Amino acid sequence: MKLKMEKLKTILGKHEINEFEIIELGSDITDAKTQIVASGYGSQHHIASVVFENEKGKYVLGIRNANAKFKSGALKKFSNSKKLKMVSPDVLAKLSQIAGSVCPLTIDPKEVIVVIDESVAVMSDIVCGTGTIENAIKLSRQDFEKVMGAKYVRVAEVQYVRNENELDRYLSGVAPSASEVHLGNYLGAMKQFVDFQNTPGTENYYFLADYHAINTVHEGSSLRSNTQNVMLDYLGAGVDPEKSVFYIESQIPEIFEMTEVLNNAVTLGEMKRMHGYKDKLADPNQDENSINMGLFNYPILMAADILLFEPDFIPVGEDQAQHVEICRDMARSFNSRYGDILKIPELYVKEATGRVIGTDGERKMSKSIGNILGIFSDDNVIKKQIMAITTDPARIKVDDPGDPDKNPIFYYLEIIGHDKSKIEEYRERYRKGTIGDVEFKKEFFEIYREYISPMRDRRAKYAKDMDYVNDMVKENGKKARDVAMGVMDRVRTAIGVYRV
Ligand code: AQP
Repeated sequence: MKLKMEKLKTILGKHEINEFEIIELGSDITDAKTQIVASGYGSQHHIASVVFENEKGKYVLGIRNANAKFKSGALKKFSNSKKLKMVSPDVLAKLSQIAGSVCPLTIDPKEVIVVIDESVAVMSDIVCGTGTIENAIKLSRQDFEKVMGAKYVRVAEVQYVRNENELDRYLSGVAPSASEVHLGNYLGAMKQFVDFQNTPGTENYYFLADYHAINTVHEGSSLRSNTQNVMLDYLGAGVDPEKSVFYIESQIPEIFEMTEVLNNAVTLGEMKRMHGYKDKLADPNQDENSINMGLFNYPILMAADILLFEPDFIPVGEDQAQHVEICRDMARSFNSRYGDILKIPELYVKEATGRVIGTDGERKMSKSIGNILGIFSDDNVIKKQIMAITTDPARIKVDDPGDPDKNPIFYYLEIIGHDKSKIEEYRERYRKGTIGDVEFKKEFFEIYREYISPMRDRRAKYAKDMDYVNDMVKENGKKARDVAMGVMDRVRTAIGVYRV
């Protein structure tokens, strides 16, 4: 082993390569996958080097990114071979190599035909085997090219590769387009974030979609304060930055690069079917000339937010289902052109609360309509919102019998999980006319206040420690960006971005 490492260092020295890292892999290495995990560098930084023998007895060294798969026809073509078979461990030993940790840097180029796939051309750093089981080596791609040459050909297909034992990944976002979230946002989306975050076997990515908000928030100071407020709302709701990767969309510049790539994976016709755009057009005060491109393109930015993180599930409210569907379509369309590159996520909408009705008792609870129930606003604001809840219009006098189905408070009591028998008691009294609407609203205010109080307390605690919150978001942003960079690298390779 020592000899092999000495040989490697001598070769690097000859090429005046001084900046490299010898990575200790520990003793649990059984295959390429465990090697990737042990190295601490993601698969986007690893190459796989495979030695084949052709029908003339010549050795062919194929090199590709760890996320790619050789296409045997192309490999034969570029190595001038009719047949190729992987060599045995004995042959590898003759070349001073071992299976699973081939070191392309120490193979004498006179002994083999070297074929390097284009997927290597976009890698920033390269981690490869050292010919020993104990170590890998990391060096820059430029230094790798000093030893191996920089001739790349297309002999592999980059692929989305997921290990079977990986955790289920959940991802979703909330736009800081207002200074606080409402009960619809919480029950439709955020509560699921917290539930999944606390479910073993999952990993969770939740973010503040600040670039989505600039569609309607046009003052820098408002976007900044909204972002900080909604950040605290998230934490108040129970998203824990030590359990979930909690970050801000704008921390990940790759999202905007990906948006441009995805612009080319969707047609104008498909975009025009999006309900956000159609709803705007239906407004008599709007026409195509007044619709902002940010609104029109919203689903493309959202698809980039999603696809760069390879989630399994997207927990959202029902109003976002169409956007997730188009994101899936874009991924399929991209994959049909370039191969199996992007993971296609699944939509997750909770049936009971996917569309929380507003205080008008009819339409979706929405800040733009103003039919909301706040969570983190002052008590007097929430009281006013509750007092404005529509009630049974047929009830004129306090003791008139009422129809519970015409009073959304019954519905709110159910979706916040209030005691069923107590709801039934209220129903009885409402039907009989023994509880007036104002009295009922006052009682509901107390019940609702109790329901939201743990969230408000938690938010207040975090608000006192903004340094901690900012540090966590900073750290989480880095973690999230690492994932996005890996996928973006794969996408760049697939679309053929030329690197000099
Ligand atoms: N009423 C709702 N019921 C269930 N889920 C809802 N969501 C929003 N309203 C409801 C879900 O909340 C998450 C965050 O949404 P967003 O950041 O896109 O906020 P939004 O949809 O813009 O919220 P509003 O109040 O509906 O805003 P406007 O009035 O501007 O359209 C998403 O998962 C969303 O589905």
